[in-house]
Amino acid sequence: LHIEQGLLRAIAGDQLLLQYQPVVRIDDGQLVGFEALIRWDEPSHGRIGPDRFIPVAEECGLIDYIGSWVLHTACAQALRWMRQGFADLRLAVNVSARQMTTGDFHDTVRDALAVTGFPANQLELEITESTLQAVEHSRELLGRLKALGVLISIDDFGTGFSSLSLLKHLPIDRIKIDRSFVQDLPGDPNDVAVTGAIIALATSLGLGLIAEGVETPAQQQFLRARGCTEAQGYLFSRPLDVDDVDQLIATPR
Ligand code: G
Ligand code: G
Ligand code: G
Ligand code: MN
Ligand code: NA
Repeated sequence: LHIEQGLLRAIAGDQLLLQYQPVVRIDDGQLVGFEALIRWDEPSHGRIGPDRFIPVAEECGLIDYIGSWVLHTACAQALRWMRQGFADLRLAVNVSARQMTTGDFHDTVRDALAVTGFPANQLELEITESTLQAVEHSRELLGRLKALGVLISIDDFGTGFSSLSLLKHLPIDRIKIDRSFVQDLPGDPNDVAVTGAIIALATSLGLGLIAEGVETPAQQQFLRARGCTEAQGYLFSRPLDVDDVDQLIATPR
């Protein structure tokens, strides 16, 4: 499969879709919102994951179109769930490096909010540490995004370099603890130390926390005991199709 040509057909042929992974309160599994995750259903090759095509989309410049499509689609969908009764949901959308450097990402976000009517303070932009480090004008851009009212979270926290200086210099609201630190909890003493330190740091800086990749009750217990407040992972739910989310929020708590 030639990914770049395939992506053009994907865009023209409605082959891109979003799944939504529940984010829950770690205490009791109460749903607090969703992370939108893009997928590509290619007619002859089946489902292709973002790890394979997002880097290509970044290289060939299609990321601006795709990123804008993701924001508009996710905001419009989440607004439907708000109207179905989940009024205070939070929607997280992933942002990659090229989106922050080419075009005007600020205007893309502003337009998606304006066109859909989705409330800015319920939108969380997930940006990785490496993106924040690579983008020259990160600080200025994040400042302009914050002025729209959106939340900024650092995705894959702990996997990049100089994470601590990012926290000091950038207007960050939340940290997502990378699942590589979660997977061997609570047995691995290094991961116990690292996650404990991240949680203590975020808490003392007043930042929100989400643990990613939580797959076992033991991981949940450990993270909760250390003070982590939210989680995401297969223990609670895999990424879901729209219909499954419709059913989830229609089920009385
Ligand atoms: O309790 P029950 O197993 O029915 O709920 C399944 C999941 O769906 C839980 O995470 C629950 O918190 C969530 N849920 C169901 N309906 C709603 C809703 O209207 N709002 C919120 N916030 N969560 C809901
Ligand atoms: O859902 P999955 O584990 O396949 O995601 C793999 C990677 O793709 C993750 O790093 C995730 O952040 C990224 N990703 C998923 N959806 C999007 C998207 O809409 N835009 C961007 N830029 N990255 C995404
Ligand atoms: O880089 P980012 O955090 O955006 O990546 C999110 C990816 O993690 C999604 O592709 C999702 O499919 C995957 N994911 C979500 N929960 C789990 C989990 O519990 N275990 C593993 N291995 N992957 C997960
Ligand atoms: Mn993410
Ligand atoms: Na991550």
